Amino acid sequence: GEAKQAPPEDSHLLQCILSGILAPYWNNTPTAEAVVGLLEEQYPESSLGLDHLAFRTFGVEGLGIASVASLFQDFGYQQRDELTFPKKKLRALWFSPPDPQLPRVFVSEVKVEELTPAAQAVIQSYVGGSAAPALLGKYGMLSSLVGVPPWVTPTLQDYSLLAEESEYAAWVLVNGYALNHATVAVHRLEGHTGGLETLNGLLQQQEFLMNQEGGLVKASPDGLLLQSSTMADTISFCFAGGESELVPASYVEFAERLVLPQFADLKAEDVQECHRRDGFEAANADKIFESTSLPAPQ
Ligand code: OOG
Ligand code: NI
Repeated sequence: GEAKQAPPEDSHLLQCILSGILAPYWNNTPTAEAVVGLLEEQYPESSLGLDHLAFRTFGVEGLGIASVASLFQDFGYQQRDELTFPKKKLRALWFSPPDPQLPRVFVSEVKVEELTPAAQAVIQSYVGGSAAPALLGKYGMLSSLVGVPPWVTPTLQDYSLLAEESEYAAWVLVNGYALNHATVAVHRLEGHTGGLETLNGLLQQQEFLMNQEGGLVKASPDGLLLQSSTMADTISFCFAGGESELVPASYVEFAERLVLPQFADLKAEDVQECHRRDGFEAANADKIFESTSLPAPQ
């Protein structure tokens, strides 16, 4: 279809919505707050550039990726590549922003129809209420602004059943449309040298718990997209029956996009986001997903 181009006056509203989605994330994710504090202290001259925002969804008719994407597409975000994760029963799409300074958006969904009938029934019992999923699909994202899940508080039994089969599905059940992670654009940190590796060193020195799945740095085969992430914060979640259990919530990611070979001769001050490696890498993402895996019980 015709590319939607949001008029410039809409960019203010988009900024407000992005801030609104980030507000509960900064408030409820101590690690994210601590990372921002550290970066402000280390790079006082730099503003925080976000590479992307990521959301998770239940891939149910009327919900799923589309229920997150439609809001962003209305503001001029463009659909880009699909990534698939057959083993995890996940797929994802990413969207490029109308302005290169704004974060990309990465949205994934669990292929609910590939889960067991028992897990499907649990998911349906939360998303399949009276007017849902049509209303959830259309307005579910509003819950990410409020910072609460869009369905009734789950039972521990339902959560545990999903967690057995898909850690991802269990995460969505308790976190809903809450921002899964925000990603710091390491290449936009003014005053920082040494790239992602040096930043990781700083984070580890400060004792941030990092995702070590497949190694600390996840690198694309072309070597131009480097990613790392913290392990998710755990929150004490009060289930419908009154029991409280620790569940994974959100985490922070770091991405460094290196300059494409055809722009290697540009002066550092002339390099813009469009000269850098774009997109995502399924093999990297597969490991980043593990940031919400709970550590094995002691
Ligand atoms: C998304 C994991 C993938 C990336 O940047 O490749 C990802 C998730 O944990 O929901 O964030
Ligand atoms: Ni990410």
